[in-house]
Amino acid sequence: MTSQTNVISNDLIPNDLFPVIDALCAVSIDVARVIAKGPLGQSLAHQVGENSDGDGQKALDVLADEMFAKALKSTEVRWYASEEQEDAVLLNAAGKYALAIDPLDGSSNIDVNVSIGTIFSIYETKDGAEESFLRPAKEQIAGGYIVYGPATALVVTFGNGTMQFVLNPESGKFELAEKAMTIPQTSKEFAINASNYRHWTKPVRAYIDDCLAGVEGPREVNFNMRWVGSLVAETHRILTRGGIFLYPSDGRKGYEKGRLRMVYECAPIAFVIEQAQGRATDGSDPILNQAAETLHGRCPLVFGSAEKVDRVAAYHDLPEEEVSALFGQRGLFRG
Ligand code: AFP
Repeated sequence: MTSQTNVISNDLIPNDLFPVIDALCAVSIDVARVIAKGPLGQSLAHQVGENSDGDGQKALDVLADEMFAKALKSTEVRWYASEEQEDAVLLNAAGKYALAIDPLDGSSNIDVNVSIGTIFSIYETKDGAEESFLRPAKEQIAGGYIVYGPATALVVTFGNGTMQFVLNPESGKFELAEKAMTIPQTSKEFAINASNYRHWTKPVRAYIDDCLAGVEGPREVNFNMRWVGSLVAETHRILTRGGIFLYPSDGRKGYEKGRLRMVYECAPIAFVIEQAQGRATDGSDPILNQAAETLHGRCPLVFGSAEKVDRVAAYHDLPEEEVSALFGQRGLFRG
């Protein structure tokens, strides 16, 4: 499959980065086309192996990884770090950028026709691969995702606001839909995998208990819950209509730092969210101030409307007797 280039207008993309963003968009059009065939096309959801984290790899995970790596070879990307590969790969020794990518996020949703995505993060490169990626997330020069949903859309930031471009099926190009996305502050939705309730820490349980208590609880508001199981889809919903997402650390083996990877997921999503006037933390501290310790290292992630994310941090600061109390006795957040 040869991707057509010049599929996004260069007006709002920094000149130097344009070929990289254009290549990502071009491949995403091909990926979207493959996904759109669903069960009529090749079988994409069958497991073909395991990545270095022990996560099952689906055929589409591997295919998307190969497609992005191939297209980015002819750009200024020096280091290509993919969630699907153990080590970063040298693409263009003379290139100026280091690009991290989760080629296909939400792969458990491939065969059920639910939105999935690609997440990417770009840094100015350093000599070595590790030093290029294991650095504070605030050093990203671009971060974003492509969502393959009812519409295919690119959401991207270069540190100057968060923009949305939507693939127009008629023109075959990504067209600007929103120049400055802003997360609404008033949503009453939260997103968390509630089946893990028994494994959570006390502050997370207390926060969710208080949401579930609705108008009778200290928040005095009825909340609604959503959980898609695709980080990109949750991010897109929250950017569009507000709310909060939590993938906290929990007591299961291997979940001491949550599930999501700092380099491929937390850092770029945090960049996009903060540039849309939201907040992204590990529960307490900003993600953008943190650096991954290893290429595939995980980090708890809480993001969304700023006031809600700050509230989660406040629960982590509560004294033990408050956080353990039944919601009826937890007076701090009433009102
Ligand atoms: P997959 O790509 O393996 O489906 O994982 C998706 C994901 O990394 C992220 O997109 C979701 O937010 C999260 O995992 C869902 O995790 P649960 O399995 O706990 O629902």
